[in-house]
Amino acid sequence: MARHLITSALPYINGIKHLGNMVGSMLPADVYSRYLRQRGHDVLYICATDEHGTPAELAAKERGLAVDEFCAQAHDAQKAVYDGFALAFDYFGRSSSAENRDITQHFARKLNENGFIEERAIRQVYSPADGRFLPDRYVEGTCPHCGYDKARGDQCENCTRVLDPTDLINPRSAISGSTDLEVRETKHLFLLQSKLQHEVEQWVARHEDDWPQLASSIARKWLNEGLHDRAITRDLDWGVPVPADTWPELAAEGKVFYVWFDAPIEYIGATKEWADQDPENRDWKSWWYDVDTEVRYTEFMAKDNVPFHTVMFPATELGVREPWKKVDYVKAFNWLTYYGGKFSTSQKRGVFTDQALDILPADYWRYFLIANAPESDDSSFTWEHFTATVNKDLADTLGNFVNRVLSFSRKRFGDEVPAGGEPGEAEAKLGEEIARLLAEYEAQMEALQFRKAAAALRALWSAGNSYLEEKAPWLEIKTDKDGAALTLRTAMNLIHLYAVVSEPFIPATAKTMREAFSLADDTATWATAAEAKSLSSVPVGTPFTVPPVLFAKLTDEDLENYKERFGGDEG
Ligand code: B3M
Ligand code: ZN
Repeated sequence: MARHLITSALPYINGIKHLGNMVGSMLPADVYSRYLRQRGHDVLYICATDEHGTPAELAAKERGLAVDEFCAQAHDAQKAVYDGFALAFDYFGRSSSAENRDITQHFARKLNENGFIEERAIRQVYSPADGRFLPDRYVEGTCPHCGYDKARGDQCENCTRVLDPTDLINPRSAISGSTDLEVRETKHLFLLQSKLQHEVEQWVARHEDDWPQLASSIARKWLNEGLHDRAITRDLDWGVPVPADTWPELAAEGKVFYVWFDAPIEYIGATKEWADQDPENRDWKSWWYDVDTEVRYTEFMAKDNVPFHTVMFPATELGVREPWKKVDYVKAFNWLTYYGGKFSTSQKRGVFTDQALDILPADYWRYFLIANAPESDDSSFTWEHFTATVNKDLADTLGNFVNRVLSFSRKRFGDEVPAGGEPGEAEAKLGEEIARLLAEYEAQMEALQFRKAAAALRALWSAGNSYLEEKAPWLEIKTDKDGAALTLRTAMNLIHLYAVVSEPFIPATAKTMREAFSLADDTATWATAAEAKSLSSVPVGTPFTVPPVLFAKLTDEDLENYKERFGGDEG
């Protein structure tokens, strides 16, 4: 048994996330956490909403709400969707918490003491009409690279180039629309990442061989381009304030830390939020401070977040000169596309997580998304693929097996697991196969290869179908009643095994399958190879019920409806 700290990239507060966000961070983190818990490990899965920065202020303004009020509501709205997806966080916090403020300020003070923060005067866009500086997205204008006329001060959505607000042509205020803008000098804190380059390089070199290639190649690329000193403060009302004890002047001007400075620290902050709910029994520092190899820390994120997690946040942690836990394994994902195009929150293209749950229960999505996770490459969501996968894997291979076995057995032998004869050659062969596939499934989960793990799980389900087709109890019963009973009893044991090992993927269905059997003491959290081979954990005489259809088959009409509602390939 080991201790596993798991985090997934913090979903930004400004809106409900789409399926692409889900599959690239929270969902695989949940599947992995559930798996490890089931295998008896001590797991802490932490996530939170990322609440600071200009997009939060702008989204609040759009809705006519104070930003703290907006964030509180938006946090609850996101949390409700994640509950709907059955994401079993140990804690889902908020980066605007007092805990995160304290730890962020502590990090900044330490970085300063260690000579990694410097105050510098820079030139920034100021709007007299708004009476404030306009950082990042507060300025809009024409992109100097591609001419797109709605480029934001931090980035052009059209050509994806990173911008500085002063780069924009014909700039205007995103708040008032005012074009009467000037450039004024103001002071900000800079994190001297250039001084940490060498240390970060050494740290990455020690870890990158263990990381998936996607993560290590991005880290390398950033290191090769060289770490630049970065402004880590902003002129905003909303954020972690610069501590007045260390920078009285900047604090008096109301400067706050840049969102990407405090967001990763919230992994620690949220762990403290978790502990503060039950201080007697929870020790946040035992997960983060001076734990080196005692805790294994795995992070989940999409590829655009990789530089922040493999280079920038480690630089911050190193510069603090205290033994904060650093990431051991970075699980990075490519993009899930919508018919080959971008899912886009701002352009409302694709399927959002709340809409997905309106259509079908979480398990349909969980299975489909993980089975098609964009691991080695981008992968494309299409309704055709989704409905075909649901019908084949979930409805036919798993759902139909469960229903067929249980209803046929009840019809012929009543509502207890029938006795029948002794297991023979077919059962021995099946047991071998199941044990082999279970080992494969475990190995892929341990390696965080989610698509391959899903394939192994699917193969476990298929093995049951092959066995059932081969034994054909509906024919067998005509000539060999004991033989048919043995077949059904064996298949029922498979159902129970499926319930146990499918739980990380499809927790609600797994529960239904498990509860079909009234076992006196069903504490199984996993199956050993020997148990998989013998398929006898559900004893003869165990009462069972036939659950309702586990997965509805999706029709051509459903498919047409989805495409009409969400847009199909023309997207
Ligand atoms: N909130 C993800 C994003 O909005 C960002 C992740 C923070 S992880 C510390 O792209
Ligand atoms: Zn552009």
